[in-house]
Amino acid sequence: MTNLIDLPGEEYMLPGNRACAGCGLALAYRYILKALDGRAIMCVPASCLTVLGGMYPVSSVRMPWLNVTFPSTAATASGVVAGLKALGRKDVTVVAMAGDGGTVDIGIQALSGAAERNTDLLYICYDNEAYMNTGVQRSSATPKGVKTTTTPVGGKREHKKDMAGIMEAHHLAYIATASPAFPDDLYDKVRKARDMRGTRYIHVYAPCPPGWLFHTKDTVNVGRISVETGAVVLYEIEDGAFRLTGLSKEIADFDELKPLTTYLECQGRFRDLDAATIEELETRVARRWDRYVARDEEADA
Ligand SMILES: Cc1ncc(C[n+]2csc(CCOP(=O)(O)OP(=O)(O)O)c2C)c(N)n1
Ligand code: SF4
Ligand SMILES: [Mg+2]
Repeated sequence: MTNLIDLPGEEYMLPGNRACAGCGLALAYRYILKALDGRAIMCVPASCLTVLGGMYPVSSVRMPWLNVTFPSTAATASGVVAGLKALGRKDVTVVAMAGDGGTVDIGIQALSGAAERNTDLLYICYDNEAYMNTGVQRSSATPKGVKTTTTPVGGKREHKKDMAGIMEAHHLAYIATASPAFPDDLYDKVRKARDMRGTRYIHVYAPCPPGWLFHTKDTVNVGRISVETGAVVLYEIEDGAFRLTGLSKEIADFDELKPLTTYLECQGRFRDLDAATIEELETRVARRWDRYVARDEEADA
């Protein structure tokens, strides 16, 4: 695994951008761009990432960048792939990057189509678990029980959609989950995906202080606790072979998960959960963890 001090010093995110203080997406994006060596074309729909990028004629990112319509991210990226192929260019990675709303809800059909055709692109979903840019509306990636502006009473009623699992059903060459709280793990995964061909998918969990209701200084801490408690599990699936990575692998081999309540209590968005919902979430996380550990052990055997 790449050591943090060995990450490239080159910066593609310039000082000063429009993301909130403590933005998990901004942290993740900095490492993603380092892993791409700046040699990529970004296709980005409306989201906090658009805001972070800035408004023409100024930009806070040194990258070729297309702002695209919401449902078309993977379709537009597919067009860029075809254009580069026609030009004989093989030295640039085409990256489609969108939020959870732009991926799990609105962009899923174009993404599924590109994945079925195995189009040569890297799709990164950064998941802050709601439509944050427009004021914290629930998406199908918002966990059950979370209070948002569209689920103000009793929280969201439905469970979170498993987007990485849906992508696994497309039998891609590479699928991974990651968190900006673990930059080395994130960097290595983007690097690996960059060097593979066909459709690659990375799901990055991006803590969001104003949407999740925690202090701006706690972004990395919240990301870390999410993995320590199993709310987020770090893994990769390479040509169908599943393995846990980073802290998730360490916990599986040598430790055990911390209580999920540690995670639920460090953010205001879960504050009104009732006992039954907490128990339901705990059971769900524990069962999922057991399934992942069993898959990891199978791969080790
Ligand atoms: C067709 C269309 N519908 C709605 C909007 C308004 N809009 C802009 S950003 C956004 C939220 C996107 O949510 P997500 O993809 O999760 O990204 P985040 O804002 O959380 O970074 C919405 C609804 C839009 N720009 N275009
Ligand atoms: S609302 Fe959340 S995701 Fe959007 S810029 Fe602010 S911290 Fe980042
Ligand atoms: Mg979002």
